[in-house]
Amino acid sequence: MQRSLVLLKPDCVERKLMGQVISRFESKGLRIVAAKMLRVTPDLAKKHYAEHVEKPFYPGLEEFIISAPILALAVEGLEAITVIRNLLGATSGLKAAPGTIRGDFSCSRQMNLVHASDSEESAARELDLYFSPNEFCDYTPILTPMIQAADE
Ligand code: FUP
Repeated sequence: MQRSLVLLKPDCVERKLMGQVISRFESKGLRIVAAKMLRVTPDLAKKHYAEHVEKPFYPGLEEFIISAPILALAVEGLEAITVIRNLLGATSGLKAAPGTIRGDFSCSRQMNLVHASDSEESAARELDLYFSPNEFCDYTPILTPMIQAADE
């Protein structure tokens, strides 16, 4: 079982696509175990995008990510990190395949609607940036036996 940090970015909030995006995760069989709406500060943006801070596109990326509220989610499921990245599609909405979230709703590299952790190490670091341990709600959905086999 894995947990991933998912951010519904300012474009997703402003375009009122949060419900549709969350539906994709829920329909897939993933479960939300933490949720928080917040405004990213420049300081948090620099921590979140630490690997990109020195890149030429970073100032525009920071301006975008602080421009409106976001919804931070912790999403759990079997192989959740890869499963979620596949649901999102390629980073740029211009290249993401139809049927993926970005492929269906985004036509931009920057305004790509959703962030999701790309590895277990990133997930641990990013979840810690947005949530404290007592904000996770552990539960086993009643329908779990209809979503995955006991030995999966
Ligand atoms: P991803 O892992 O899919 O979120 O993508 P990256 O870590 O490569 O990029 C982080 C964010 O920077 C993405 F949301 C898109 C944005 N970005 C730009 O705005 N311009 C670029 O040239 C590259 C990435």
